Amino acid sequence: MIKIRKTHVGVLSGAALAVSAAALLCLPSCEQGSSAPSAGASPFARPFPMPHGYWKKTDEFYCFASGGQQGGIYVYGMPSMKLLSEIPIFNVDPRWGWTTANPEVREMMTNPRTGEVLISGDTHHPVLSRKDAKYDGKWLFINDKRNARIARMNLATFRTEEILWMENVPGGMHGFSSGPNTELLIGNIELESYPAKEIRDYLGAEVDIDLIKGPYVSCVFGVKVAPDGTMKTAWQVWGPWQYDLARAGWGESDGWFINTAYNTERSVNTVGMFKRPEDYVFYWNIASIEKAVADGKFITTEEAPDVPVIKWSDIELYAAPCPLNPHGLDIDPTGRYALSSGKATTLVRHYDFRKVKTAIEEQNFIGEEFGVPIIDKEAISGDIDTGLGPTHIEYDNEGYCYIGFFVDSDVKKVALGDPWDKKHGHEPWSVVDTIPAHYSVGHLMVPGGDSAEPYGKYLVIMNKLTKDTFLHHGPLICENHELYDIETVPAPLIDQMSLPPESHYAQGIPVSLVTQHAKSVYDLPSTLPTPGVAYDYDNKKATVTMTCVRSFFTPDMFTVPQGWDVDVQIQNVEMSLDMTHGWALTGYDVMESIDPGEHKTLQFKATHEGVFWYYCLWFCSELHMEMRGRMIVIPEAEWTPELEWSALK
Ligand code: RUQ
Ligand code: CUA
Ligand code: CA
Repeated sequence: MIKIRKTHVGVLSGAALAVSAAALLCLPSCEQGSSAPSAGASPFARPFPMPHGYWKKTDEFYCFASGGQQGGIYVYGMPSMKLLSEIPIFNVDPRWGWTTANPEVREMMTNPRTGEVLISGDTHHPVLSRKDAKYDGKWLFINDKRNARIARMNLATFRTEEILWMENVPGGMHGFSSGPNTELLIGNIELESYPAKEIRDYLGAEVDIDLIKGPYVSCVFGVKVAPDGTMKTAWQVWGPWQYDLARAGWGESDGWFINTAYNTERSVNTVGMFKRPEDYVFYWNIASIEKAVADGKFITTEEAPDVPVIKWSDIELYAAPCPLNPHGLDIDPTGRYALSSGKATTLVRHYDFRKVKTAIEEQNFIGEEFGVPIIDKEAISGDIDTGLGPTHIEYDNEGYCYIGFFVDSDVKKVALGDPWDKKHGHEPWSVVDTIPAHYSVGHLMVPGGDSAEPYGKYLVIMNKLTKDTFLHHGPLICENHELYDIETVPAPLIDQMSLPPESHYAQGIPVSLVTQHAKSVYDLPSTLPTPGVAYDYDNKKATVTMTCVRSFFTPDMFTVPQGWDVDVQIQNVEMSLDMTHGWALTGYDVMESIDPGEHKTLQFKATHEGVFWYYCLWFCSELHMEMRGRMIVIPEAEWTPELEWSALK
């Protein structure tokens, strides 16, 4: 029998929340003690000492959570909720070997429009690569909202290989998703822009752009992904609106792209964005976009001569009414249902793609705006009215969806419609569990929950506020990811995890799908570099070829004339797991890690004279402290070739 848990509703009063938090923390849901023989009643009981490989064996999923303003990704294991890695992507982080002294990183972080190197970003939506709408464990893509960039991380190394800077827009990329086979990534720009003149002229007077007063315009984009992962913008469709969240369809909605728009008012201020009682969900036919490109119905800009810019009115595009200022837009495992929520309401609307197709065929429209037909909502959708401030939606493999509520601070588990009702046996679109959260739910995640094959079992609630959950640590406090067991009703809370600010979406993938490709050491080159220093007097550049191994840098000394460029080519020749070395240079802003087997280039200018030690950062052996060397910078006027490294060594 399903028991519906009574939940706290509505008001976010601190006292009420504290009471419910305390009640939850006392739930007898953690059974870690059960396998420890004489653990007694200790709340800390665990099978200590942990058997070798304990966490490795107990974790079933990797969770890749966006780092938000951290600029990269957090990786943790589930259900242990143990943080494994912070992967720097759009940010610099010497702990994880990602600094702009490395020219490969610097190049990815260089704005192709201005030449400026940016070292921060705002990551929102991780997108695992997929085949037939199921995760394949090859890559993880993620968008930077602020600067409208997409990064591709290789899951073999957990490192970024490529960053694409979206053309023609200054920033504001929000919705971002993958087609069923990751040959095409699709997303949209949330923050409207005042684009280049070519685009303004092409869109025409009808969209009424004004530099100072607005309104502005925005676009959806497609990015082709080559078999080796390389990304290239394939098209942009520009039109009068902005768009928030987005999904490329699969299964029944294959070939379509669906997104939400909360500012259909085309306003430039908060109140103005709230004027209409309903906004839109848009349905984009991808084939019609590709046809427009094939038919040459596009322009290009001086900035991006390879990127077709298409007009919204030259493709097949439909709108459907959506409750006031929609946010989340998520598709069920069959691809048939798309659910969207009106943030500022109590309503979640479920759209049936079969009915959408019929409505389009029968031209069941209630009007148009900017020439875009508006589908009659009565024919295609229904509403779930279950709580205040719905945000995002995620799915399991049993025919349920999980809807997060920011204001109610909970998640409703809702039974889906046909054909899922034959599986779960509930009234379609009824609430079967209410799961309390601490506090104010943004995204939520079921492993595989945005694919054709959810793995189910766990739900991670990604709370936007933490309030009094953890120890006080100053006015800026950490975030809270809560792990629930969704095979049980009511769903018990298993764990709460603190995480630095601020994760948005996350994806969970079975461990084996990642470990099948994962590298533990890099492949060494067939011939190892010969350590030494080359002096290029024409270009004033010293190239240092260096190896590192416990507990030596070779060479452990080099000289360089002051003011020269220094290029350190460093090869870690270790082949053992966990034998990362560091290269930190005193007096200079250079600090890097070099993983086992890895080769790195570090570049800087020898600006000041003197003796500067470089030392290893990882306590790698008993002679770790001794693992160091000297860079001696000599004023150019005093320099003679006798001071070259080869003469002194
Ligand atoms: S959306 S705020 Cu994923 Cu809720 Cu970015
Ligand atoms: Cu290498 Cu310490
Ligand atoms: Ca609105």
